[in-house]
Amino acid sequence: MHSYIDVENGVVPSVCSLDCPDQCGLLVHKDDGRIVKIEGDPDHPVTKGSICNKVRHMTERIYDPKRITTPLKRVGEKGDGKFVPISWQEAITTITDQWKKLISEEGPESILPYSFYANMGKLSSKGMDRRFFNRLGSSQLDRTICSVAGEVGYNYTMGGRFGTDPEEMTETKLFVFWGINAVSTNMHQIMIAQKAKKNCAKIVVIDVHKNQTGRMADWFIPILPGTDGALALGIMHILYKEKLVNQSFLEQYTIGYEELREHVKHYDPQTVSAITGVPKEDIYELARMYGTVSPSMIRIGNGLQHHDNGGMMVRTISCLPALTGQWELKGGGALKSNSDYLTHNTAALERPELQVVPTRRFNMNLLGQVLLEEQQPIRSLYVYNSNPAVVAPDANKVRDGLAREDLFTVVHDLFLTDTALYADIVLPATSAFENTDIYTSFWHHYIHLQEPVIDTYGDSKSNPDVFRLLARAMGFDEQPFLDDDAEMVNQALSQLSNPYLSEVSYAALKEKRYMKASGTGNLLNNLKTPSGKIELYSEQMKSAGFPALPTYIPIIQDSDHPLLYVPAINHNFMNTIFSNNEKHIKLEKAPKLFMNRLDAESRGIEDGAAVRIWNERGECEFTVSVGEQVLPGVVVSQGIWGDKSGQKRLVNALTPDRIADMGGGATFFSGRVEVAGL
Ligand SMILES: Nc1nc2c(c(=O)[nH]1)N[C@H]1C(S)=C(S)[C@@H](COP(=O)(O)OP(=O)(O)OC[C@H]3O[C@@H](n4cnc5c(=O)[nH]c(N)nc54)[C@H](O)[C@@H]3O)O[C@H]1N2
Ligand SMILES: Nc1nc2c(c(=O)[nH]1)N[C@H]1C(S)=C(S)[C@@H](COP(=O)(O)OP(=O)(O)OC[C@H]3O[C@@H](n4cnc5c(=O)[nH]c(N)nc54)[C@H](O)[C@@H]3O)O[C@H]1N2
Ligand code: SF4
Ligand SMILES: [Mo]
Repeated sequence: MHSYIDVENGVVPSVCSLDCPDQCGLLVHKDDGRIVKIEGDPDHPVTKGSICNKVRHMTERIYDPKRITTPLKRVGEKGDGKFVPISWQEAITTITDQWKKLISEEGPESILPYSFYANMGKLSSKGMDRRFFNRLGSSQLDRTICSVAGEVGYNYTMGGRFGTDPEEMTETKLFVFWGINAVSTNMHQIMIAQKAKKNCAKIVVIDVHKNQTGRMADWFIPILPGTDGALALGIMHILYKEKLVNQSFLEQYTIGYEELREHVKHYDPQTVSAITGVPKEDIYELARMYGTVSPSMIRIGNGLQHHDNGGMMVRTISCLPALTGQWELKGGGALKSNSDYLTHNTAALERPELQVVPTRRFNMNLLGQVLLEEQQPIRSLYVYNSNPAVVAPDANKVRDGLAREDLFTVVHDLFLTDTALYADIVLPATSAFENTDIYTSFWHHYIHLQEPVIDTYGDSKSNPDVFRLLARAMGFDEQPFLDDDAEMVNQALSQLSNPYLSEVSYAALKEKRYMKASGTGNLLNNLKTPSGKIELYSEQMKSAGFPALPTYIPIIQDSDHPLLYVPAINHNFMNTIFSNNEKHIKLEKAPKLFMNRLDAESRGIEDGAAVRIWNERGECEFTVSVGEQVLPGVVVSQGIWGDKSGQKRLVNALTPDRIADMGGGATFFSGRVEVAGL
């Protein structure tokens, strides 16, 4: 049987494993068995051969001399970074001995897994790991850090993670990028929009920061953080008033359009302007543009849902396409996520029945609080696919928790991350290029197969392989722990309840590398809402304690600090991935804090000055960029920086660990701060 690993010199296919909507098809160039270059696969139907700068420099990460090659045992204080190499056998025995002791003394719920989707592969992120922790009976983690609030909100309106197919957006005439920095985070969406511009399409960007995406827009609309729900309601007000709604669409495919018409009377442009900071004339112009240009497509970003009211904001915005009947048009509608077109057989992969009794669950956004809880404490944390010391909110609390002497922490990663510095045992992870896995995009409609293209690096192991070792050492001898990767891929793709993947199988993927979900064009007749219609009025929301109609609810004012702080992600890192690679750091340079001229002048701060930014949770230091890129009262930085460098850049030291309105989501962007010159 052929193996791409055996190709010493040549080009082999692959797919990007990162937590990015584009999920690019890749071509990996090998020389003497090593990867020497990574480029886009020109045959890929959506990504068409272009990839981002980050992954073009991926080779430097794969072969970075800082990559860990053996298991490590901590010999210094937690956080100091003093480790010695040990064998896999010693590592696995140390972990499982400790867990067996904890289970007998304090019960399995004293152990908590912590992971996210740094490697988006199904086997790497929700396969053998889930089987293992289900069987162990450990506490369970709710994986809420990214997109859950908006998903719940969107689903109230639309019944599932279904949106416009990017391949149809060549027809789109109006793109509204709403709370998404797509130039950095969804580059092929920008490429599609730019192509559509040749057919006279317009690009509107609504954001709190005139960043790289705002700068390429035909029209950039700055808005105050957390107020977008009000803007959407103001647009609805004008659409109804000026009879720009599509009455026949509303009658056929929605419920609640009459109640909504009455309800939005409260959101007149004057009121909405005072809430959002968007001038009244601009609200009129935007509503009229949205009401008359078709097909239009709203690309709903993550920026919205990292607020106290993130679920409701997305719920509200997702009502707009129905008002103008966009869902009937090719290239019309909205796209928050297309994940549900590509759902695999999750039960076959995760095996929930291995969990004999239900266990307690913890919201990952409360990690600091969870680790500091003294009643029935967490006594062991197992981290993989994530770097919580940097990415989790209220980072100083998280670090106080990680520093606990009586917490036994294991970190499985490719690098000695800030989190790994607190570990008792560190395990070396393979890169995705060393594994077998399947990948589904949450933006386009394709599923991809990844087969290993290089040998494992040093003594590193994949996530599933580590859980197989842990299972064996724990004495778990059931079949699910003996399944190999190929069997798991087959299970993930068998007995599917998802009709869109009916043609997909492991064998077919092996032949084709990637396949498109089929039969996806009939959304309006397959809506999974309780009524089977687009729910402008939602009885389900009412039962959950929310207003049944989309409603503006302000974010929480958590202190008297005068500035709202939005610590977004940056162009050259992928969350914290690449933040430890020299090439990418050089490209990104130093983080800046963007501040409005009025706020800077009132504080005596000049452009380029070093500033301190603080609140009751922590502090950071940045160089300030003064101008008109943000509205008065708002400051923005880019990049989830850590502080391993000794510089005060840990942005999450400032972020609140409040929980958003829906789904237990994070509220990274709803915190307040003060800034002063250093
Ligand atoms: N280069 C790069 N690409 C990435 C990532 C990365 O770190 N780097 N991370 C990946 C991940 S995990 C995710 S989830 C996505 C996230 O990518 P996006 O969906 O782009 O989300 P964010 O970058 O969180 O925020 C997007 C924008 O929302 C704005 N914003 C914040 N609050 C508000 C608000 O209240 N209203 C409005 N209108 N705008 C607001 C921010 O200024 C920012 O420009 O990107 C993925 N892709
Ligand atoms: N301030 C602020 N904070 C944020 C955000 C923000 O916008 N602003 N965004 C939030 C969002 S949307 C997200 S999704 C999270 C992301 O948070 P995380 O998912 O934790 O972030 P990453 O930095 O992508 O990945 C963490 C680690 O996983 C490791 N890794 C990669 N592949 C593998 C593998 O196959 N196996 C193992 N064991 N490890 C692997 C990487 O080396 C990396 O160190 O951050 C959140 N935090
Ligand atoms: S990070 Fe995104 S844009 Fe870059 S190669 Fe991967 S999928 Fe493509
Ligand atoms: Mo994310």
